Formats: sequence, C-alpha cells, structure tokens
Amino acid sequence: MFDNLSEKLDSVFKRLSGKGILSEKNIKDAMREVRQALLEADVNYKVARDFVKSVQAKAVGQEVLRSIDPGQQVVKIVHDELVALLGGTTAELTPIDRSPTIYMVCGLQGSGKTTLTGKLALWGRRKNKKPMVVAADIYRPAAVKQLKVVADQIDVPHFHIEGKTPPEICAAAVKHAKTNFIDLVILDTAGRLHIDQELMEELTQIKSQVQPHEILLVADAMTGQDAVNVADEFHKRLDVTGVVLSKLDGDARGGAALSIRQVTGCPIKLASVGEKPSDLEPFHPDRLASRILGMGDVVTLVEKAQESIDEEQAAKMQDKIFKAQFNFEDFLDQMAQLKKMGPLENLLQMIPGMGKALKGMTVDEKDMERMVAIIKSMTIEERRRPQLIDGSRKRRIAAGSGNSVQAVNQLLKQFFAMQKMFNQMGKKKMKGLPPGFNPF
Ligand SMILES: Nc1nc2c(ncn2[C@@H]2O[C@H](COP(=O)(O)OP(=O)(O)OP(=O)(O)O)[C@@H](O)[C@H]2O)c(=O)[nH]1
Ligand SMILES: [Mg+2]
Repeated sequence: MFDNLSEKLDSVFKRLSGKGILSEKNIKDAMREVRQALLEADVNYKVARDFVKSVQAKAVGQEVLRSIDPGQQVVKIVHDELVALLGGTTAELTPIDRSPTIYMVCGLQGSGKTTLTGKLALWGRRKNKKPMVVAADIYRPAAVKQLKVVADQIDVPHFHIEGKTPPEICAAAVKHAKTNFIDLVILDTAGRLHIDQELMEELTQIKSQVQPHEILLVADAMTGQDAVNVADEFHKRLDVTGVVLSKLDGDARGGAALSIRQVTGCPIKLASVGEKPSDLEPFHPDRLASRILGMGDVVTLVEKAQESIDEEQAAKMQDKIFKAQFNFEDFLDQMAQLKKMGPLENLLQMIPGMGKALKGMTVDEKDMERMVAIIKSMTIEERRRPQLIDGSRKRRIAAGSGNSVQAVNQLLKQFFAMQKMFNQMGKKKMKGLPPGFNPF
C-alpha cells in the first residue's frame, strides 16, 4: 500500500545523500519534495504541511555527525516524525477483565464492522476468554444472519432478539453475558452510507445504555480522506476510544493511515488486513514507519551478514577496523566473506550512510577483482604494513599483477582513506549500526 510513497521518499533521500554536508537550502528543497510525495499519497494537506515543517526545523538544527551520512540523518528524523504522526507507541485495547468487557464496533456501511466483530471474538478466544457477538444491525435484512455465519465459523456464541431496537438488544446482551460467564461482549452495530442524525442518536443511546469499555470505529483505508473525515465526525460525536483501519491489505495510497491519528487525535489501535477472522494485527507506528521508509532492508542486511560471517571474527575485525589497524590481509579476508553474501552492489545499497562513505571508491565487482590481484602481488610484509610501499615496490606490484602503477596508487589511496574513515567511525562508536557489523 505504501510502495509509491516509499519510492518517492527513497529518491529524495538518495539525492540528499550525495550532498555531503546539508545546507538549509538542501533540506528545504528536499522537504518540498517530501511534502509533494505525502500529498500524492493522499495525506491530508494540513498534516503534510505540519509534518514537513517539523522535520525541517529539526533537520536544520541538527549537528552534523561526521560518521553518518547527512541524508541518513534526515531519514532518521523523518522516521521519528512518522512514528509520532502515527501515534508514537502501540495503543492497546482495554484488557478483557471486567466480566464482561464490552467492545462496541461502529462505522459506515461496508467498512468492515461485522468482519472485525468476528476477528475480535477470535482474538479474545485465543486469549482463553469467552467472547460473544451481538447482532445490533436490524436494518439490513441479511445482517443478523451474516454475523451468525461469522460466529459459527469461529465457534463463538451469537446474540440477537427479534423485534427489539438496537439499544434494547445490546442491553439485553450484556445482561445475558453477566449470567452466562461471558468475558467479552462485542456489539456489531448498523452502518449507514453517510453519517446521519438518526444513526448517531442510536449509537449514542447504545453507548449510554451499556457504557462500552471500547468504542471502536472501523475506517476503511481504501476510501482515503473520506475515512479521515468519517473518523473525525464519529469521534466528535461519540468519543471513540480507538480507530481500526480496515482493508490495509488493499492497494490504496496510504493517506488515511497517515492522517487519521493527527486529524482526529484518536489512537489507531488495530489494523485489519484481510477477510479471514485471523487477519487482525495490532497497529505498530514504528513498524509502519520503518516499512514506509524501507528501513526493513537494513534488518535484512544484518541478518544476511550474521548468517555468513562468523560473529566472533566479525567482532574482532570491527575492533581492528576502528583502531585503524586493519591491513591488506584483512582486506583480502573481507573480500572472501563478501563473496559469500551475494552481489556487492545490493549489499552496499542496503547500508545506511554507505553512499557517501564509498564516494570515490569503486564498488564494481571487476574493480574488486583487480584490487585482489594487486594485493596478491604484495609481499606479506607489504600487506601487513602498507606504508612500506614506496615507488619501486609500487612498480614491482604493478608489473606482478598486470596493472599500472596508477592503479596501485589508487588502491593505496582508497585504502588509506578507508582507514581514516573507519578510524573516525570508531571514535563515534558507530552508534547507528548493530554490534558485530562489518562495514566492508
Ligand atoms: N481485503 C479486506 N477486505 C475486508 C476487510 N475487512 C472487511 N473486508 C470485506 O469488506 C466487505 C464488507 O465487510 P463487512 O464486515 O460486512 O462490513 P460492515 O461494516 O459490517 O458492513 P455493513 O454491515 O453493511 O455496514 C466484506 O466483503 C469483507 O470481506 C479487510 O481488512 N481486508
Ligand atoms: Mg455488518
């Protein structure tokens, strides 16, 4: 769902990464593009405007960390702001311990209320509680039956009384639950095409009759900004306790998900991600932010690296690197390790900050092979102490490896630059990267 936005943001950050030190103008230009990307993803324009303002203020005031790519620093700020935009921490549902705990489900027609009712019942049962679903939609002819099918499918009791009003049905259901050891009562209310006075009055009546512990509004993520407006209206009238974003598995642009919390002030508690009763997830702002920014790649990279590199060896190497003691022999070892991990370019792309660190250093596989040939023409002594390599040694190494002296010079230059860079990184302790991580 967030693919387009991810791509756009990624290209903005890639361009920033090539900039070296960030100026206020660079940041401003980038933020204009971020705003555009958000608007294209159907994010509410005020939300987009405030978001960009706040990122910009933080980015401009940032001290530039030498070991980290400035572009990466901006990504971090955007990530943190996205998490905040989505509500900061994961908002939990009221626990099921009030015998009975009552969840009221409301929302527009077709938003996914009945489906959610079933999902919540299954969720409760998996917590070893006794749920019961209540059909409080008396208007759509097949609504009661639909909920019955859902209830039977997951094997939970279904409650309904013919000929009563929805507030009466809900009150009776709660009474029934109390005497039948039901822990969780879930009220499936009626939907309307649009918010109208009648619907709101009915929902308000149910609310005052049974005083639910949760009033969950189902907002259909596929409807974009409409979902935001609906949520806002419901929240104003009913004091909703949580929003459930439904159909997040669809291909909508994501604007509803990104705007709803900010516009309504109401936490997003759950994500409905499919039609099956088990397709329900807690809403984790940090995970969604990471997904939008494509930071999952970094995790993948680390996992890959951990699979193929012996951790102890990696830790030793990191130590060496940061003390600037690594030499061409280590370099050769690292190349061999890298070969196990797949195409070099893919790997380098996944490392935050690597774009700038490797600027001017070639990452082409062919160049790598040439480097290996040159290093192999060095004596052990030269590999261990590259500073020994003077003019005549350079000529010998060049001839031995079938390269020009220029190529040898270039490799030495890159090697010393890398050594210096790693030394600086070592001083900063590489805060952003995981332990044992090897920057080759
Ligand atoms: N892909 C997907 N489909 C969903 C999701 N939630 C609900 N649906 C589908 O959306 C349609 C409407 O869902 P319902 O649960 O009946 O919606 P409702 O709000 O109860 O509808 P009314 O009772 O008519 O107001 C059904 O076809 C569901 O299968 C979801 O998270 N993902
Ligand atoms: Mg329904």
